[in-house]
Amino acid sequence: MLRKLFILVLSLFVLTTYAAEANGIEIIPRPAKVERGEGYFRLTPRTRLAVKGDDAERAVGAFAAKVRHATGYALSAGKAGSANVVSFVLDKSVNGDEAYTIDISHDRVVCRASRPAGLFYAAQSLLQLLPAEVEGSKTAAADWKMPVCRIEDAPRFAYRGMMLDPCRHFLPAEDVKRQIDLLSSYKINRLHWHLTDDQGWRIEIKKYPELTKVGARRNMFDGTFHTGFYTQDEIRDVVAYAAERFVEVVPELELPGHGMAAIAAYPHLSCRGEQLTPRVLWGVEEVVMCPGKEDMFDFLRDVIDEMTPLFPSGLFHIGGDESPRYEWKKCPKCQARMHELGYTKEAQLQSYVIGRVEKYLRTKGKTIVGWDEILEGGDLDTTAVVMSWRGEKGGIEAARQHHHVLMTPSSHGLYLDHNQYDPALEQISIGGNATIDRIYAYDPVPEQLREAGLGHYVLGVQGNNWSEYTPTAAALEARLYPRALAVAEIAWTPLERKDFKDFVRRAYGEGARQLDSRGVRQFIAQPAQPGGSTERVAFTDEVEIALEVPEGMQIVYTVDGSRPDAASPRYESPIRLSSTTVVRCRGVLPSGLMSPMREIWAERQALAPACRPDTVSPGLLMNVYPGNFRTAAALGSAQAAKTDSVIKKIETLRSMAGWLPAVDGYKDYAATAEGYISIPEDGVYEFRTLHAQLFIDDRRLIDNGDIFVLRSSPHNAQCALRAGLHKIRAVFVGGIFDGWPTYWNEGNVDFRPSGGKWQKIGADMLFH
Ligand code: TNX
Repeated sequence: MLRKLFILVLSLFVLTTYAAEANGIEIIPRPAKVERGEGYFRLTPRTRLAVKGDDAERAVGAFAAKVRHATGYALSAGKAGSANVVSFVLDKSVNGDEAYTIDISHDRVVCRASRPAGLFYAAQSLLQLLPAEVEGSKTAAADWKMPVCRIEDAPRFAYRGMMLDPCRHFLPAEDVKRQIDLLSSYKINRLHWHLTDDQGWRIEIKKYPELTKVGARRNMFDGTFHTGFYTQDEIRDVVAYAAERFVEVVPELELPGHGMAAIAAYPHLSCRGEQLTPRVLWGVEEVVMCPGKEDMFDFLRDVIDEMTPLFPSGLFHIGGDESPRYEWKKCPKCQARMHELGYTKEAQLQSYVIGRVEKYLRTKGKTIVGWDEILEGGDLDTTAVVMSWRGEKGGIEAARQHHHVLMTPSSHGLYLDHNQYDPALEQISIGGNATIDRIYAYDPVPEQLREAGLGHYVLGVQGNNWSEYTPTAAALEARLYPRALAVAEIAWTPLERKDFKDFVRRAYGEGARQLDSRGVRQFIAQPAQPGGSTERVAFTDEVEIALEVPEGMQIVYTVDGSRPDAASPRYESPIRLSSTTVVRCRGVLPSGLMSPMREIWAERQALAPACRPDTVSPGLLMNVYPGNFRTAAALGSAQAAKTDSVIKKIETLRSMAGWLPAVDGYKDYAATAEGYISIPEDGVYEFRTLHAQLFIDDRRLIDNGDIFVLRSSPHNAQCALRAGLHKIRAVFVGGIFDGWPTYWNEGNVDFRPSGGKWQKIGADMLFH
């Protein structure tokens, strides 16, 4: 009886002092185990710091510097475990290389780990428990408290990665370091550094100076060249900087495909040895390295000889993806090699290259990592690590063959070059869907592997930041944050502790505030319209404008022309309008941070009357203007070379010239199409296009002139039209815009009746 009473009292005590995890603990990634006590530990000018154990200093030095700077307190040395001391103790009894514990009571803080990495992670968690001002650049007068709690934490995966691609757009070493610093705060511990590709070679190789002289220089076709590379000294500096933050840098040398920049510098590396330039377009290049030539292998060996001493990591990424085999089919040297080896398929040459490089890297103590194509052709050494990017298939197959696997499937949101929310309302992306909830929902251990007892082959997970559409460090940051936090959490947090609602609370609360303190330009979604955003809304009597934002956010708006702020009305239900109005709105995070303002122009219109030309014939009239105009405005009074040819479809505008991709000296042109569009019935119609301009009834409805790379447009627009013929005019401007040729656009104009489905303007609707 007494015993029972004792247990009851004890458990009541435990329940009240350690209430379930609650407010005040907003750590990202969510720790494995958290118990919240009551009250807080407060840092004061008398608080001391104790760091015990060899190498512990290195793990928490940056923490101490940040706290000293933000609080202005001296944090002089104290005795580990004593009152009013924040202690970091290396303690072999904590299990796991990266594990740590934190005990915060009213009068002291004790962090323990068996290794420096664990102390580093304890320090990151402490920083996130302090007010966000701790991350600021100024000394602040915040209430420097941390909630009383006990945390026991360890990662789910050993490999928690992020890939950066400085090839398509160069990212200076300083910016790489900034990202390493930020990512390491969320316990990301691998930087996969994609250093070579078709569009740029970014690492100095002393034996081959042309690699960076020729191979790091891409023609932008606007009179400039995109350049940049890292010297070996810079690489060493970045690798050391990363190591201080317990981030291991895994370099990637792409082969045998994605090697055009190297081939431009040393043409003999390809089958035909033709003198080419680094690739000026995105996409997959057909010219690849030639496995029929011994000197190609000599080249790879020399490059590896210079690269391996720079990167202490045991992993070395050799690419292996997207290597077309057309050239190998036609190449006598490749065919001779196949004959000599008894191969019947070119795919075997792919594994031959991977195999030779793998063996050489093994002599340097390196294990290879490759994109999942390295499984093709068979014969892959079982030590090779497979990075599954084309969905999960490659990873599943690899684990079945007993390869270690890194999951980074583009199909499940791990491609951070994909869209974050509404493509019309964010920086241009490559397409695809990588919303934060989608990333968060991803479990890196596929069910098939778990069921087959092969889950342990999955070493971890990685987010990939391909940079075709990420031209600057600022653009990269807006792609990475907050989504990198979701990647960090699926990589670190035990599956059973994942909880999206709670993640959003943390990421959009303290998480957002901390990023903001560090000057991070994080993406905050602007309100979108369900079913696709429309910039110019038209209506005849009344209209309702519905808005939405991602889960966990709110909307503020105004209809009086003022700029929305925290005090503006919150959006609750569709905004009803009966006169011409500009709706201005912003997305709001619980932290109070807001998205940039968005404007929706809602115009009350009378149905525009139809035209009544005497006679019409099918098709539109096209004029073609040779030249590199870059904008519709520049077309001005240019002379058309080809006038009034009849085209059936608007798409024809962008497929006129004998235009050759990927070669200097091609010919650009612009073109216009005009005539009439036949509107089926009275109503409000919306139009969308990636052409430079669209006019309806001589009114400029869409002008994409403010968008440099025309891959998506925020300018969808409506107008009210009577049934019958209306004038239409579309302006196409051809050119390569930072790797994207507008000739690759579908070239159509789509329309939909208000609230209806998008359709192409068909040939049966066009006349002149
Ligand atoms: C495919 S992922 C690629 C990259 C591109 C990326 C764009 C992979 C191994 N290859 O070369 O940059 O798509 O999303």
